[in-house]
Amino acid sequence: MATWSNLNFQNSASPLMEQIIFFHDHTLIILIMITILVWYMMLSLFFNKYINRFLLEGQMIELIWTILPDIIKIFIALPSLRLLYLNDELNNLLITIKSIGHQWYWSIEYSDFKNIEFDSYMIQEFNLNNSFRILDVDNRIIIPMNNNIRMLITATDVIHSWTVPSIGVKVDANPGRLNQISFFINRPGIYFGQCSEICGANHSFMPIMIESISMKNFINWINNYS
Ligand SMILES: *[C@@H]1O[C@H](CO)[C@@H](O)[C@H](O)[C@H]1NC(C)=O
Ligand SMILES: [Cu+2]
Repeated sequence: MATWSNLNFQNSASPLMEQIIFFHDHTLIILIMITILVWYMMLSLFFNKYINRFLLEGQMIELIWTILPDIIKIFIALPSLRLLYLNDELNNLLITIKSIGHQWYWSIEYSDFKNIEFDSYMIQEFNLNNSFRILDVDNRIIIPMNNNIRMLITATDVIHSWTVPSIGVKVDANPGRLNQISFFINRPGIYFGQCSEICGANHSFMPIMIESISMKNFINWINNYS
């Protein structure tokens, strides 16, 4: 979970988020190398005695500083595209859960089973009981860990965005349109997210909360759901 001192990504809870963090680090290394090189060149221009005021062109150096950045960009573009298409993959889906954005809460439907449906409202500050402010909800999304889950995401009024950073998911919830995403949470735990599209006055108060549990407990939960 992110706290006030966390300036980086949250720890990943899914293989895809792991890949996203690897890609972020990879790109950052390249950016740092470019920044250092550019600063080195700028500073050495300032403190250099050998200046030729009549230099108009240098075709070889121009060729190098045109082609070299293009080659560097390929090393960023290829992993980026790979990740983009990996994100859209849907394999071995176990269940489908639908999440509908409303002003200002999410409603959840498990249509694979005996029509499990509920609304997921934030817990108000005065009702908090040792839980997390602006992140806790009354009804969590329960999922079995180590399985591919499909989310279908839409909205009823305005655009919302269904986001859970630790599993690397962010999907717009558009009215009249059904978006899908799949994720795989590889450990038990509770994962938080918040609506990520400004959707009105209480946009900040419609968090998303996923509880990842074992398959045995999940089946128990389904069976005992009333
Ligand atoms: C936003 O939520 C608060 C607290 O639940 C509520 O008092 C307020 O009326 C809501 N605002 C709107 C515009 O509905
Ligand atoms: Cu919102």
